[in-house]
Amino acid sequence: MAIIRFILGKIILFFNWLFTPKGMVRSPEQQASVDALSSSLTLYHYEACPFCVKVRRAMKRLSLTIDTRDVKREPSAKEQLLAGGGNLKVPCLRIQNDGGEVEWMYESGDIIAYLESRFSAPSAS
Ligand SMILES: N[C@@H](CCC(=O)N[C@@H](CS)C(=O)NCC(=O)O)C(=O)O
Repeated sequence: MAIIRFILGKIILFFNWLFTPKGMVRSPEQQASVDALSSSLTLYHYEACPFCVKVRRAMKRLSLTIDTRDVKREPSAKEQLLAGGGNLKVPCLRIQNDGGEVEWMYESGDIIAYLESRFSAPSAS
């Protein structure tokens, strides 16, 4: 079973690489503002999880530079996810709001909808 998962993971990563989406283009000022806003986000993920690939592709399409933590490879990331989010499930987006409160968002569809609603316009807020 583990070997099948490993091979499927490699296939997913290969097709993801082959069909890498193009990132949206912003003016340097707009991109700097989006980079500043997205610095408060962290994606907890597995490299070859299809749901995580879907989220990373959305990040690429939206030209977002979001810090990522691989929960399989970094024991500290696994601890942070469990302590903060409460579930060992990926993808999970850690969102630090302006006031400093932290939200842990699970579900790839919800994460993509959140990123699109915040960043799909050229100048984000
Ligand atoms: N409906 C979820 C599915 C996420 C999911 O099933 N993730 C798997 C990895 S592909 C997971 O975290 N499983 C728990 C584990 O591996 O411990 C989504 O769309 O994000």
